[in-house]
Amino acid sequence: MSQDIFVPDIGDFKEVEVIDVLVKPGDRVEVDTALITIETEKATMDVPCSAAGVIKTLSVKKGDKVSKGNLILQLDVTAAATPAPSQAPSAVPVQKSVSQTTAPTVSVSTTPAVAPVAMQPVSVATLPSINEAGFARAHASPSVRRFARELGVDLSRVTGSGVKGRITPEDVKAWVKQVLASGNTGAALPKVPEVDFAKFGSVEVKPLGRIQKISGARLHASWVNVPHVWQMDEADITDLEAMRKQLKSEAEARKVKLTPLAFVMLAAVKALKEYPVFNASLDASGQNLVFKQYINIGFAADTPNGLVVPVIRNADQKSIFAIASELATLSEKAREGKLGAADMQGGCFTISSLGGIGGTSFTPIINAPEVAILGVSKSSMKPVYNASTHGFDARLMLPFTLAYDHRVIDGALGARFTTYLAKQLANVTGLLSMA
Ligand code: CAO
Repeated sequence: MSQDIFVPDIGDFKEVEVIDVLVKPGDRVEVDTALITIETEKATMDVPCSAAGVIKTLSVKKGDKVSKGNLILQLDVTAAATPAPSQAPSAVPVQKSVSQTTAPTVSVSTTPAVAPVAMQPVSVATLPSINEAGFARAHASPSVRRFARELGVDLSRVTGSGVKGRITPEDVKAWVKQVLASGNTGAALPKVPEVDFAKFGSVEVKPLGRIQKISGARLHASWVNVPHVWQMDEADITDLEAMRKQLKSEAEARKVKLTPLAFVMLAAVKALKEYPVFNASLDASGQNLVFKQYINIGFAADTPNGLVVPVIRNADQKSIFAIASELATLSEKAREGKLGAADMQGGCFTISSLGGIGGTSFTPIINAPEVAILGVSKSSMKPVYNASTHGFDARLMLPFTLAYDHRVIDGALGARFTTYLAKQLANVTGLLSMA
């Protein structure tokens, strides 16, 4: 027995384009199986089947224009077929934005467990990012792909329940519900508005470089995942500077340039030994601290290609000259784009020095999963009150900022660390005696 399946009531729309045909002759379909996707100027809709059976003939193809009542296909309805529902199903719009204020049609279920979720603003950024290669390989129709893109769903993660594992709109919705219900989505992030800059004048678009893309993603991850606190302080490096000048000829003989950064690195080593929690990381569960028994210090290096962080390994076992020499070698390699992966791995704590450039302070972003970073700014002569003479002395002061992960380090400890660090920098003889 045959049954004709027609285009149902699609509202006021007439001559609507078929943008996808989801079935073919010979396919077994059930009630509600999506047959074709049509597109109006307002929405894309999947037209479901009103009966079950095996498709005998198809009367539409991609690109056709259809209206209510047009024949879609002829179905061989078996005696055992599911009876047609009392009401013909209407087309299911699938392309509405989830941020629309009207109840979004992505909330397919009316069960209480899901309904509240459907009303929340669902940000694309809250779902796992799309694996483009996997997405391209996924077995899904163009309309389902478009639907998945709208929601930010990575189709490679969705299991298809359709013919030959084809992913249906229902599968996409079910996956979104499952992810939202699991609570692994993080907070929804508001989106930055998109601006068509070309409307206001001529523009030139240049893609971000490879390093910028990698470091940008890591910085963003740290920014959104790690609760940062920034503790500012300054160190009196008048004596340190005098010592640096004193050591200049020895440094030249060793063919190294001794900048303040090498001294800061030594002071950081001392502070990390004194406060080992700054040399720790949270494990993946976030429930345990991993204390490292080694001290590898990374330093931010500005290169023509972007920001990189080479690592000086076992800095606690190196002299000031060895550190200065490694700083120079790694900086040069970084600028020439010759750093290997190993040069940038294993860091425990990072120092970002803008002292050679300028500025009075800045707030660096932690190089997670490290728990702290030190930002060093340019030293300058300042009047410092002397309690013994009740006067002011001209001292060379080095401003610095410690950013730390507040999940691991409390404010008091942060201030103790910076105070200790400043003390080490002020006592250059003690600092050098350890190296
Ligand atoms: N105060 C005053 N002068 C300083 C200083 C400080 N804190 N730090 C360095 N200087 C001086 C140096 O002594 C040197 O002067 P001379 O040439 O007269 O001796 C000059 O500034 C340049 O130093 P440098 O930058 O070449 O060397 P460095 O060891 O201080 O730094 C490196 C090396 C690789 C860290 C640096 O070149 C660099 O790339 N900095 C940028 C890091 C960055 O981009 N951070 C931001 C990341 S976002 O958090």
